[in-house]
Amino acid sequence: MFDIIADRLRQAEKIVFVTGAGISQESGIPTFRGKDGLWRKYDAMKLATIEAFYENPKLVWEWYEERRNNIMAAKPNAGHLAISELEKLKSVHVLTQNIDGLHQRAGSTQVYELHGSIITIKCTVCDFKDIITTSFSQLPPICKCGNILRPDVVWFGEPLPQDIWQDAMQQASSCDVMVVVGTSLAVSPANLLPVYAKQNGATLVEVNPEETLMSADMDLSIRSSAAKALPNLLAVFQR
Ligand code: BJW
Ligand code: ZN
Repeated sequence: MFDIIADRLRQAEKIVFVTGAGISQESGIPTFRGKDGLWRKYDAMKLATIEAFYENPKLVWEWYEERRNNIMAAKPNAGHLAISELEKLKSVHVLTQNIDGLHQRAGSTQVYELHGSIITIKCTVCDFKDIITTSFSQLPPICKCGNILRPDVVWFGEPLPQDIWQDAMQQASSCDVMVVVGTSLAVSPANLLPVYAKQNGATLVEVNPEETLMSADMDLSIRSSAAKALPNLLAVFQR
């Protein structure tokens, strides 16, 4: 299996990775829907919508502060690092649903953050936006304009950042191989990216210990964790 995929990667002019929470699981960041997923403990609709935020901004911010602290202390794992190593050898773009910034910290330079970033905050009213890596002394944090600040992430019912989404669709539609890592593909529109790749004739590869909603559409699957599978794949690719 690794040999066949490595061959496809060698032949590819353009490789796209689509990543989700599973790739950061081995960095100690919980997934959403999997075993020990965040939403087994919390009600997503109470936390990941603008309505929930306005109803109880302190509660939602407390959840994000806990996650921000965990993410800030986390390190990229062997899966993130293998992708950034491959970028030194091939054209590699990363379309990620993750908000943790671990691909960039691993050294990937072509990263498209479809669902925003947890270290960026923005005002709910004015144009203020900033990168904040420290803790907030007061929750919810307040903008200079007097209104509440929020994490710069995409909640349910909100559109993805349009420029990033346009670029992501373009990358997906023009790649030769798409490697889908650690995502349940349960959330739209990100789960359309493999569809666009397939329409262009790309080889679809899935790296996930579990089957997903689109496993049947994949050309090749590695049923293993990202931090195990991706360095192995890189090693076979480099042989
Ligand atoms: C491993 C592993 C290891 C484990 N190695 N693998 C009905 C009502 C309301 C809305 C909708 C509806 N039907 C459809 C919608 C649209 C909605 C949607 O898709 N909902 C579905 C849940 C049904 N989508 C939206 O609302 C999106 N916006 C939109 O559609 O806008 C339209 C619009 C247009 C114009 C104007 C206005 C609107 C926005 C979606 C935003 C998603 N946001 C979140 C939260 C981000 C912030 C935060 O983190 O707090 O993004 S939700 C959450 O899910 C997060 C993730 O990025 C996203 C995807 O999850 P992911 O990454 O796939 O994680 P999991 O946990 O699901 O899967 C992990 C996988 O890893 C598993 O398969 C494991 O097996 C695997 N794994 N360990 C490798 N070591
Ligand atoms: Zn403001």
